[in-house]
Amino acid sequence: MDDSVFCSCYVLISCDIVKGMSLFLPGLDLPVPALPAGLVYTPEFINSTEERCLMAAVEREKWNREISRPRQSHGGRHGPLPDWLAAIARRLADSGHMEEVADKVVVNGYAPGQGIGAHVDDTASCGGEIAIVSLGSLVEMVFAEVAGERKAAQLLEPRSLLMLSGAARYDWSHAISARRSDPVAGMRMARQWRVSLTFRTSVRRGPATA
Ligand SMILES: O=C(O)CCC(=O)C(=O)O
Repeated sequence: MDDSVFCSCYVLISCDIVKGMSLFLPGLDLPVPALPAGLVYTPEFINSTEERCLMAAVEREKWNREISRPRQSHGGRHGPLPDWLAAIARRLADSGHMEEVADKVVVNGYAPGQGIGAHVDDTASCGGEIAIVSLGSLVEMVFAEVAGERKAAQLLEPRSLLMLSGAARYDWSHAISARRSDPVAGMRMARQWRVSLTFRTSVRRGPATA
């Protein structure tokens, strides 16, 4: 199937109705790739004032520019989360999106053309729930089954929240292609500067039991 047709179809489908099934669009009969179970997408998790404040707070912190895209690490072994991230971590738990309050956050910055390779988040150090809050540019995230052939994609809009748990967290990789535009409703949307805040919980290791 031509990529642009494929994309123009699935972006119109709310993930609320895509719950691990293959769907067919009325009148088009084109299969819509099912999103992994455990993926929950929430548009407008924060408002635009909060987005601006978070962007400003991010820019006041120091970027690590030693890897292919700028990155910041907060919380975990770096100490407590700064207030501006702790407030969002608390909201994720209070709103029922996360069972525990996240204690560490990675901030990724993406200029147009930058992405992140396919990966499953580290299972030894991170808990079962991953929360990604998007600021700035819209971007497409792609998912691939680790032990299978299935692929899926989800547009991440500014101010949205993406939750990954269960199969979406452990059995599928996620990635953002390093390119300058994304398919949106049959067109290409040019990327701008994007920042993501990825909230995770540390895996606590108790004393070994006999
Ligand atoms: O930028 C994103 O939306 C994804 C970030 C991510 O996958 C990561 O930090 O491991």
